[in-house]
Amino acid sequence: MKKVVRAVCPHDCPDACGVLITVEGDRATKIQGDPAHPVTQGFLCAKVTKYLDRVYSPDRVLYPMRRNAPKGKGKGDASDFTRISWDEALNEIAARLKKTSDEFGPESILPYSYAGNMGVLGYAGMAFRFFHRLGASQLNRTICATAGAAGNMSVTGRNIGTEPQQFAKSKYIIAWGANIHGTNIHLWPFIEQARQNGAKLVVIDPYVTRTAKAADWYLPINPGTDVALALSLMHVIINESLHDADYVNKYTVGFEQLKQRVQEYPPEKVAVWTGISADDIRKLAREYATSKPAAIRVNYGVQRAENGGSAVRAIAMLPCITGSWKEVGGGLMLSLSGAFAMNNAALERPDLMAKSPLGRGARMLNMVELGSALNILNDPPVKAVFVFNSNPAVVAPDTNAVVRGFSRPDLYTVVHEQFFTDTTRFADIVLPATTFFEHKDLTKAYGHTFVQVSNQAIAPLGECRSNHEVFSDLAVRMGFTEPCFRETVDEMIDLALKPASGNPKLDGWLSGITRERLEKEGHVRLNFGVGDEPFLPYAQGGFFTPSGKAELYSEMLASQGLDPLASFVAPNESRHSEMAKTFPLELLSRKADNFLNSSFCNVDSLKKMESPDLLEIHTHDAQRRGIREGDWVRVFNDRGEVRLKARVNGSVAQGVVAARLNWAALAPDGKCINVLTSETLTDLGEGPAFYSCLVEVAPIEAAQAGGDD
Ligand SMILES: Nc1nc2c(c(=O)[nH]1)N[C@H]1C(S)=C(S)[C@@H](COP(=O)(O)OP(=O)(O)OC[C@H]3O[C@@H](n4cnc5c(=O)[nH]c(N)nc54)[C@H](O)[C@@H]3O)O[C@H]1N2
Ligand SMILES: Nc1nc2c(c(=O)[nH]1)N[C@H]1C(S)=C(S)[C@@H](COP(=O)(O)OP(=O)(O)OC[C@H]3O[C@@H](n4cnc5c(=O)[nH]c(N)nc54)[C@H](O)[C@@H]3O)O[C@H]1N2
Ligand SMILES: [Mo]
Repeated sequence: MKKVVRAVCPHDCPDACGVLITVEGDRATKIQGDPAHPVTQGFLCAKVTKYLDRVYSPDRVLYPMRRNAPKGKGKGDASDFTRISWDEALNEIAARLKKTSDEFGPESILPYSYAGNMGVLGYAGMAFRFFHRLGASQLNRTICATAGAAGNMSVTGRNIGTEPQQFAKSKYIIAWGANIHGTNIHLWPFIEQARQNGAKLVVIDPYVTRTAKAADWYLPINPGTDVALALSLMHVIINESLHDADYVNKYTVGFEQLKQRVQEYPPEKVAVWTGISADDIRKLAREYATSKPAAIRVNYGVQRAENGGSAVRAIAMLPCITGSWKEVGGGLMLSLSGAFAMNNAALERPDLMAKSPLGRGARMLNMVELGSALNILNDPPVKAVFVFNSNPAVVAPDTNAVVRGFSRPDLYTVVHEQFFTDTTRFADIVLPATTFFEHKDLTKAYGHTFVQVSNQAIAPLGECRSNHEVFSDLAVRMGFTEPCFRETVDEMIDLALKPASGNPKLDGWLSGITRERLEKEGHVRLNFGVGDEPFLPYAQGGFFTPSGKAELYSEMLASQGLDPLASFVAPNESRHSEMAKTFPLELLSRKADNFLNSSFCNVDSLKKMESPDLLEIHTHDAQRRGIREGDWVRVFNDRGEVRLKARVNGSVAQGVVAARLNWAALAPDGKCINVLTSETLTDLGEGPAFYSCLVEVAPIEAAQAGGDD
């Protein structure tokens, strides 16, 4: 029998695509985009088009497994493990967690998870309840977006903004650190529509992305200098009176202080830092302020620098001074996740911590600092790690430290995964995880405003279990008797949709959206009270800040001893810093267009579309080092070294080199690019500074290339 099941891609991407899965008998035979979805419009990215290859990959983890190879030393596949039953696995894990908690306190246990699964239940739900009840260390989930969120929210109060559909109405679009073609492809058709109506697309990025190649105007910028550029644009806009004085008066605070501050950022001075000429800065400022409507798509690239919080803060001020929030096709989009005010407290139950042996809130560890947490932390030391929804042996910075930590013989590691990854190499127990074909969930999005239900299409492969089931099962083994651990998926979806933020506006956006309705309609746009009309969140102020206005001057930041405006502080790892004398090149260890962080790296059909072992370098920098096209090179700093293949005249300007995230196990030298990055935290939001990273590059003999362990 043939049926078509409606589901939602739960991977960590703004687009949260509606998909249709064809199932024949018990097997999924086809995946396609849901043509009825108003934003994702029936097409899929290259990765998810190939999703059947991923679901039915022979490399899936299908059964609970116990390691038999030496930690970190095996082949990295199923042969390092012995199959065990779920009962054995769960009993062992429960016994070990209890023992560890008794001996060292529950804070010696660390959950490590991120957004491998962005489903509302898959991301948090039962797992968070479990670790709260256990009293385990809390994980500060900063690895992606917290710097930008802090910057954006310091101005506007919340991560909401321009809906993707409205970009079609723009006349001027700035893609600022936003690789739309690579990482947010479903925004592109709206931009194309705008361009057909005469809009101009400007791209600001140190890397010549596919989006940059397609742009009307591409501005390469030196990494980590966006805050200076944004302040300089405001210098021009304000001094030439191109701002919207009426909007500024009514809906912002701190304009006078900002006006004074931006005097320190004349285009001539900022040109030296950014590498963008003073004339171009003036032209961009004038065009942006006078083309109506003008929209900014700022993405997370700008906030992966040491000063990334301030960069997003300064950029977020732009539509507030030009008043472009008033217009359909104006405003700014960083993330729209703040529009979904689901009932997180009911889902995650932080109150359960009071019932843990600690009887209080547990300590918080920053996921960016995993290496330090595993190697240095005491009081108590981390003695057990439970990894799910993440592949920290690739994605966390300073991988050498992370791997050293995971290699500790006294550390007990459980990994719940779909595949044998770089992280499962260190697992004592591996548990098999379902893919979104095999479980049900509720989804929100960070690049559109539709709530969706993702239905289960096929039975779990092998003995795979969802995150929800695993933590529910484990709670029973731990003797947690609270009824919340036995709630079903549907019960939890219902809970999530009962908003309780206390803010009538936010709660109202969810009103009328129920599971039954989602099951019937598939996707429902948040209830902004404007029907199908565009939603203009700040057309008449209504910012979510303490003052209710856009805060160009932030009392909150001032009270934390931080700059209440925004100022440019060059990253410690950048071309002008002391460290650049030894390691002069700025490395962008970017995401691959055909992988998703470290997911999909192992799918053969996608591997063929990528070049994960490239080091892109400017001709001039290559020549100075005697590097030719195709040479294997050493890329190194005082944290680590990787070997990559040079692409001379790559997509970067002088002084910048670029490489891609990939599994260490798939790299010729067995190293991933994050051996070079540091645990340094950003100025706001305690995020990672992946893109503030200095390296040197040197040629190696062909005979040596490809890695000798
Ligand atoms: N295909 C694909 N899609 C993805 C992902 C993926 O790995 N692959 N990852 C997903 C995830 S987790 C996220 S968070 C989103 C993020 O999506 P993006 O924000 O697009 O993420 P990045 O690729 O980190 O950064 C975007 C761009 O910023 C540029 N950039 C780097 N440093 C600077 C700088 O200092 N200034 C400026 N102006 N630009 C800079 C980079 O070269 C890059 O082209 O995408 C999601 N979608
Ligand atoms: N150098 C550098 N490093 C980076 C970045 C960068 O741009 N450059 N980007 C950073 C960013 S933005 C992010 S968001 C992080 C991403 O870091 P992670 O969230 O760790 O992302 P992935 O590498 O995609 O790993 C997710 C893992 O979860 C597994 N998984 C998927 N679904 C499920 C499920 O339902 N249950 C369980 N148990 N497992 C599941 C997948 O198989 C996959 O191995 O990486 C960061 N690291
Ligand atoms: Mo991310």
